[in-house]
Amino acid sequence: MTAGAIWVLLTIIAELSFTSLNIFGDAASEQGEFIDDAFVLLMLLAIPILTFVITMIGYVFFKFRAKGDELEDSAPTRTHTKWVGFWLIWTTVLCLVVIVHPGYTGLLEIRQTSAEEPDLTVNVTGRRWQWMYEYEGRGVQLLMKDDTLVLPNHSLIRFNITAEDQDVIHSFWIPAFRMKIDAVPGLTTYMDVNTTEIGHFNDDVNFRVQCAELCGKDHSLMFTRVEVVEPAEFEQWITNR
Ligand SMILES: [Cu+2]
Repeated sequence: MTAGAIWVLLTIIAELSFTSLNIFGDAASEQGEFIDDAFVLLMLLAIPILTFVITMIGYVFFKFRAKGDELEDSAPTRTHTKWVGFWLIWTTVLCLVVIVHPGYTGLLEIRQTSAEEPDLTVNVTGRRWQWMYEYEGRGVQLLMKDDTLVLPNHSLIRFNITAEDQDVIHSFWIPAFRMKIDAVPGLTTYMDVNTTEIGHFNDDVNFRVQCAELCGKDHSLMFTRVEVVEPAEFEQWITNR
């Protein structure tokens, strides 16, 4: 009874603390908002489990501690069928629910633009240890490690991603968009992003491309600064390149 009350109290405190935090800032893409929603839902579901485990550890620690000189073991407990059944059923149901939502429904959400014509296509190639970009049909390439990847706001951007032959696997990740996909030699993967916020790496380090697959010595330096600007400014940038 006491343990139950502590569990409920801890859960309420933890859920309220979590919902009042904005750990990663706001996402800068529509897909990022879906992913943040999924993350928040999974956290809200996970918190009661965490507080339950903490409460039970604390409860048995105090309840069953040795008192005085009584040091012998109590009678062994083999199993508790009701508890085992209860635990198996609700954890199985919870797993199945999150596979469907936000798992499968989330995948549909971030893939819903795949049949649309993008406003901009960027072909991305990874190599140890830098990213290279080609703005398809716009005559612009970014081949230097210090180049900034400039993107238009309020646009559907499709990244076609691969890695050079004879290279290793990399992973193309833009934290501000919450999107990431592997860059594999001999294979082209893609990632769609609907940009929703202007931003620059200098103000928010989430505006960067970062390799997210350990690929050797300079893996941590395999990043590109990202800047999202208004479409008119983007067109001007393209013209001036
Ligand atoms: Cu890498």
